[in-house]
Amino acid sequence: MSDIRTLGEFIVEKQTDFPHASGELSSLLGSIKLAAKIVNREINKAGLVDITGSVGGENIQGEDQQKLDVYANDKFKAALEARDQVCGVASEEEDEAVAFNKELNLNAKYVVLMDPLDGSSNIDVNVSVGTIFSIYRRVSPEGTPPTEEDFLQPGHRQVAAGYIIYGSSTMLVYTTGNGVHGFTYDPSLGVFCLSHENMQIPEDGQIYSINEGNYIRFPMGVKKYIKHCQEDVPDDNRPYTSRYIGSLVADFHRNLLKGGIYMYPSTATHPNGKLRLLYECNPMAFLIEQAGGLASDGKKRIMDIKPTELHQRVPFFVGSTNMVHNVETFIEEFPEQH
Ligand code: P6P
Repeated sequence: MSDIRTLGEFIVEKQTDFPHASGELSSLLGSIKLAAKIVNREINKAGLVDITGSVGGENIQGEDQQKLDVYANDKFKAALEARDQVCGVASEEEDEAVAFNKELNLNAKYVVLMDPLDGSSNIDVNVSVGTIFSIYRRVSPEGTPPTEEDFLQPGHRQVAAGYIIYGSSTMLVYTTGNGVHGFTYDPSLGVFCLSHENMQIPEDGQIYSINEGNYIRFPMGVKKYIKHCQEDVPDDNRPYTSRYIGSLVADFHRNLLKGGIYMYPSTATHPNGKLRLLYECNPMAFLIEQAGGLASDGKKRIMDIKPTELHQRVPFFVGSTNMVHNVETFIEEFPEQH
């Protein structure tokens, strides 16, 4: 037992690495940990109780809101509101940002942006799904409700980011700007145990993740990169393999461990890409840069983009440094749109 380092212990141990460590961010991460355990419990029995399927609503994506989407959103919101570190949240499941107006929240320092259950359409077919979160210090004065400006900060101002992957095992992976650390949930103990300290993505990789069903309307540079992966081989032992789960957190997590690139470029149905800048791309970009990789929109660093809208979409290329640089080179060399 002595060599088990729990998430709670690790956060406290590392909080001295965090400038102006006040313990509040540690407590905030603790509330995310609690909500993750609650959501994990429901996901693991989704097939047994009537909690899958649609609630009949639609989220900002125009996607049917799955019951677990709504459940996860409610649980993370409640956990964040219950303590005094967060003054408001923005969520894929909420059209507008939600201001917490209890007295204890008005003086809080942080805002949280989240995709409470990304890839939820995969739940009914038992494929891994995930929660993605992004944390900023507010820029509006404490003691007042949060403003839109608090949520529309560029990604390089994040103070923490992470995801929970509800897969063959449940893991929480996070960064506060001092490396990326992964914790595996032990349900028999009810704790997240440190399993992957200081995660680093290989500089190069052989896995490319993209929905090739959208190929016809990919930008020419992306088409050329895919052809490079398929054809520019010295001999018949193809160096690349295509792996696409259709769940960002699952594809990202595999590529983080093994090396690879995930791409969601502009397509016919999504001219600005499908993924959301604030609560999908920015947190994943923070994590990948902390793990030694890159995240761009095909031309510029994701975390340098100044957001203009809460749910804005961007083209997204994230993963091993050499692979992201390579696809950016093809995009620059072949700027045609299709
Ligand atoms: P497509 C899930 O809806 C999601 O946001 C990501 O998790 C996933 O990578 C992507 O969309 C899948 O989109 O168009 O390939 O089904």
